[in-house]
Amino acid sequence: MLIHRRPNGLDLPYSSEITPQAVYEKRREFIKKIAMNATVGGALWELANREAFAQTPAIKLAAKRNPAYSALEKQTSFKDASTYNNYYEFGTDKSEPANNARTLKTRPWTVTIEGEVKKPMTIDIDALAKLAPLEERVYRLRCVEGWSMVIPWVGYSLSNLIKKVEPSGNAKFIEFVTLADPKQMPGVTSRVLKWPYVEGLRLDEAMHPLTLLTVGMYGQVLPNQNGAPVRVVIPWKYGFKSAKSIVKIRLLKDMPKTAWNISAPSEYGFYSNVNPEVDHPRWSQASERRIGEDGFFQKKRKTLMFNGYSDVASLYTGMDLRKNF
Ligand SMILES: Nc1nc2c(c(=O)[nH]1)N[C@H]1C(S)=C(S)[C@@H](COP(=O)(O)O)O[C@H]1N2
Ligand SMILES: [Mo]
Repeated sequence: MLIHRRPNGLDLPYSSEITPQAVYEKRREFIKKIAMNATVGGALWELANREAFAQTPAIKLAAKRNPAYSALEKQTSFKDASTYNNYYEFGTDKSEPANNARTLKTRPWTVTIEGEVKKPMTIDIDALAKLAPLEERVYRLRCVEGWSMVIPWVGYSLSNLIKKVEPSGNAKFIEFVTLADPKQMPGVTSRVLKWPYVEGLRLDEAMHPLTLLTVGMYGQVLPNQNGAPVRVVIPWKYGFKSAKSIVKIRLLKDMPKTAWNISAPSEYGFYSNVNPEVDHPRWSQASERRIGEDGFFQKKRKTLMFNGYSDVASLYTGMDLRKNF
């Protein structure tokens, strides 16, 4: 089912119906700037200046739907997906990132890819976004806490980037290092996690076509609270594996130490594949609440093995997924 769309094709953020005067002024100033910088051109220059938008509609990002990798379920509303977030750098309440992440500066932004590679590089976000054709992929996202959403992401398979840097024979794992800037992120002064937030995958998991290097959602650039300007989305794993606002990607010989695993190793394993048969020590993982379906009499949904992405099973043949949780 299609979510409700405005005539201009944008799903407007929740607060944009009424334009406060200050935002209106800023927008006018911004539009003037665009006019003066017409030579710089196009959506990418707009991206660079999106602070100026504050609460105004985000920038459109064209991408062709990849039906082979898209769930046909009802999508979560943009409002829910952009206001109910886990992004601890901006606070631990679900509603905090939407407000606090406004100050995240997503331009200029570079991503460094290094480690066990023949061709390490540091690449500007706008070049990174153009490294391969952008696709829209509607993925289920299952948080380890027991809720889920269905989100149309925009990006391309991470494998495109990994191939570019030519992994050496020693590369067995990949590590995603995310931004940890106390000047922009009020949460990193807290000790809930060890910063920066780091996640990782085995290299074959990272090379799986489902693993998405993500720059947008709902046909627009990622809202800051969803991990702008670039994150990964690994739909068969619990949501915390899908690291936001990545600044560094390292290819490694050994399994990296990851933020949630460091904080509670008995609760959050390195693999963290969605698995209804392996409970979290403090709660069942057999079912989930779909955000947006929260009526009092609403039944919970059954959680599916690998979140329903059964293709990935072959990555784990011969492995005990209870031990390697
Ligand atoms: N840097 C960073 N990435 C993060 C997190 C975080 O706190 N910091 N939270 C994770 C968790 S627990 C989930 S469920 C997803 C949520 O993504 P969403 O807010 O876009 O739905 O982001 C993951 N990526
Ligand atoms: Mo999560």
